[in-house]
Amino acid sequence: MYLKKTTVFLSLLLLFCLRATAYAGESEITKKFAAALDSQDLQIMTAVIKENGDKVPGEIRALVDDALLKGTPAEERDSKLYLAERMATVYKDVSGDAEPLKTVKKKNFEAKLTEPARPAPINGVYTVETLYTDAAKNFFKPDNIVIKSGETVRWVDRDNAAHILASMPFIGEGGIFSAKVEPGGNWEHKFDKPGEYYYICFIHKVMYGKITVEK
Ligand SMILES: [Cu+2]
Repeated sequence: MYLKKTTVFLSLLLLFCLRATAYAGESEITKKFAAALDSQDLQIMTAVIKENGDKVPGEIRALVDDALLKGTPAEERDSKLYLAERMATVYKDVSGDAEPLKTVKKKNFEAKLTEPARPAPINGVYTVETLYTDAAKNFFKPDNIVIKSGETVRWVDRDNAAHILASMPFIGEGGIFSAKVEPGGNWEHKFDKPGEYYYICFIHKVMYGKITVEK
């Protein structure tokens, strides 16, 4: 019995130390919020956000930038992004301002993409292929392109699976929603409205792509 209690105590102590390390560089606001999140106490989470009002968006931005610094271990990055998203969600509920939450979601999405490219269109049409490799599984190539309004993107299925292209809800412009694209098939969309278009494959939800449409 004594041994069991000691084990429980040591485990809790270890957990506390790990937690303290994970948020060592964070501000007081973020630490307080993280502690409340750990104990699933929505009341305290809300109180921390209310108390700090205008400071919160800056806190969230700093947390996201920190998470996405090159060299941050994946686990730490994910836990910081999760924390930032929860802070931004409570902030939205408290203030009605959804911008910080959109920023978190956009940056999180963009972290999964390669650098934006400006490929040359052929007759005003850009080609994005769906590919599959054992290492990377299903993905779009290129996954992040900048085009001009009035131009068209053609998605071509170059693997053995069907795909459905769909705009992400909540962030960026909507309007991408394809029929099922079968192997060897394709689907086109003409982008008339400038903006950022974030999309995924509705079937393979880990396929991420972005089209930036300039004027
Ligand atoms: Cu797919």
